[in-house]
Amino acid sequence: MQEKLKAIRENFIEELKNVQDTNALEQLRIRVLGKKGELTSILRGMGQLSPEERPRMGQIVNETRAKLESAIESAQATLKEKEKALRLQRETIDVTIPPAERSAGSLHPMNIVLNDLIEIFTGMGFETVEGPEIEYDHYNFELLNLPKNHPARDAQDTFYVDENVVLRTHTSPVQARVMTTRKPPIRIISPGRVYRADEVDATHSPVFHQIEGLVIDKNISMGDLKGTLDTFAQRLYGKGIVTRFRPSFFPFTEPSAEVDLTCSACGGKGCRVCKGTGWIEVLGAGMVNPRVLEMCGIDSREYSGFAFGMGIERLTILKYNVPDMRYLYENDLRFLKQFR
Ligand code: 2NL
Repeated sequence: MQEKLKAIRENFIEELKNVQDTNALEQLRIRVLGKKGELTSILRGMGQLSPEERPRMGQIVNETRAKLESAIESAQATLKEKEKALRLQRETIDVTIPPAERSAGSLHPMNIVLNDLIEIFTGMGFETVEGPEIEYDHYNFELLNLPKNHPARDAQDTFYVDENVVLRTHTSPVQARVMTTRKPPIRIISPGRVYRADEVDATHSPVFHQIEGLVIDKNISMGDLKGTLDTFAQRLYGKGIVTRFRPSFFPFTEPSAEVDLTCSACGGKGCRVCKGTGWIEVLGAGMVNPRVLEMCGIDSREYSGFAFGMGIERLTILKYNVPDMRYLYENDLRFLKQFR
C-alpha cells in the first residue's frame, strides 16, 4: 500500500509540472483527490489492513493528502497569476492606433446655395413657405393671369395629371395659395421642385428647382424690389455686385423686368462667362399684376406688391463655375466631394 501511495504521489508531482492552466489543474485534483479519486480509493482499502497497521497508514495517507493539497494550492496561485498576466497583455488597448476612417457626407451644392438663400431672405424678414408639387391648374395658371388657351398651358410644355391637375411649372402657386388665405402684409419666399416638358441638355431638365419671392403691403414700389434684389445679389455673390433691370413681360407682373447681375467671373469687365457683356441674366421680376391681386382676393387699390423668380440650378452653376447642369444631377462623388 505504501508503494501504491508513493507511486500516486510521484506520478502526481510529475503531472503537476506539465499542467499549463487552472482547468487542467482542476482535472488533476479531481482525478487524485476527488471523491472517486486515486487517494480516496486507497483510504477505502484501509479496511483490509490489520488494526495495528491502520492508524499508521491513516496518518501517512492524510499527510500525503495534505501535501498534495498544498501543492495544488500553490500551483493554483501561480497559474492564476500567469493567466491574469496573459489576459492583461492580450487586452492591452493601444491608444496610439489611429481610428478607422469614417466617411462624412456633405451638402449638395444646390442645398448649400438654397441654405444661403433662405438665410439671406430670412434676414430681410421673409418667411419660407412650401406647397404641393402636384397642383390644380387654378393655382398654377388661372390665378396667375394665365387663362385657358394661354400658350404656357400647352401640353407641349406642361405635364398634365388630368384636365385640372398639373405638375407645377413654377412655385408661384404656393404664393397664390398664401395670397388667397392670408391678409397682407405678406413677405414670403417659396423654394422647390418644378416641372416642364423639356429635353435634357446642358441647361435644361424636366425637373428643376426654383425660388420665388413675394412682398405685398401698402406702398410697395419698384424701388423696394430693386433694393431687395441688390441686397440679395451682394450677400450671395459679393459686395461689388449690382443689378441691372431690363424691360420684359410676364402675365403675372406689370411692369416686368429681366434682372442681370454683375458677372462675378470678371467683375463686369467682360469675359467668356458673360459673353463679353459684363452682365449675367439671373432673374425675372416685376410688380404683381393688379389682376392677380384681385383674383386672389387682395384689394389692388389698397395694396401693391413685387415678385421675383429664379432658378436654383443657374444660381449654383454661376456661384461654383459648373460647366454643365447635368453635373448637378448625376451624383458623381468626384463632383460632389469638391463641395466639402
Ligand atoms: C423667372 C421669372 C417670375 C414671378 C416669377 C410671381 C408670383 C406671383 C405673382 C406674381 Cl404669386 N409674380 N412670380 C414674377 C416675375 C417673374 O419668375 O424667370 N423665373 C425663373
